[in-house]
Amino acid sequence: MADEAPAVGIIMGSQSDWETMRHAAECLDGLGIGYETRIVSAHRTPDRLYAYAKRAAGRGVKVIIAGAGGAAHLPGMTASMTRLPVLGVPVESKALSGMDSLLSIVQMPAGVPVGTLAIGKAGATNAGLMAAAILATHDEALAERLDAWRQRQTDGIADKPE
Ligand code: RP5
Repeated sequence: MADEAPAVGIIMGSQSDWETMRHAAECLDGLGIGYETRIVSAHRTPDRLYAYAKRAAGRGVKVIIAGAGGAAHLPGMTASMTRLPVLGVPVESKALSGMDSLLSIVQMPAGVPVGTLAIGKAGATNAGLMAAAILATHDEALAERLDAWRQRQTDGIADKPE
């Protein structure tokens, strides 16, 4: 296939979202999961959104992580055009600290799900981990890497504060 895709598509509404969404990418890097990154705006590049969402499954993408801020329609619109699991990351906005992003993403109508994560860096990181968990259900080697990642996290927590 000429346009074969990696397992995860990380899409975001603006270049300004990358500062948040790079944490999802770094998480996937650490777990050895392939991904692609695209700026796809629901409002500024609607045709790009349509093309990406419609073609993702056929290209081999397995999970989409979509981050956006403000009137954050990207995750929901993407989910409306693909059967792939879509993980939504509310990017922290200047005006409303990401509450607008969160509510825009989380309040989907029944029938079109978006798995919504926390606002900002924690949400982006957890979207990467959630994508890994989904992929690990059918990839034993990845499941072992994810278990090891969790164990390292546990081992890194001190018993007492210093
Ligand atoms: C949204 O508007 C983007 O997802 C971004 O979070 C927000 C602001 O975009 P810029 O004005 O920084 O490009 O579409």
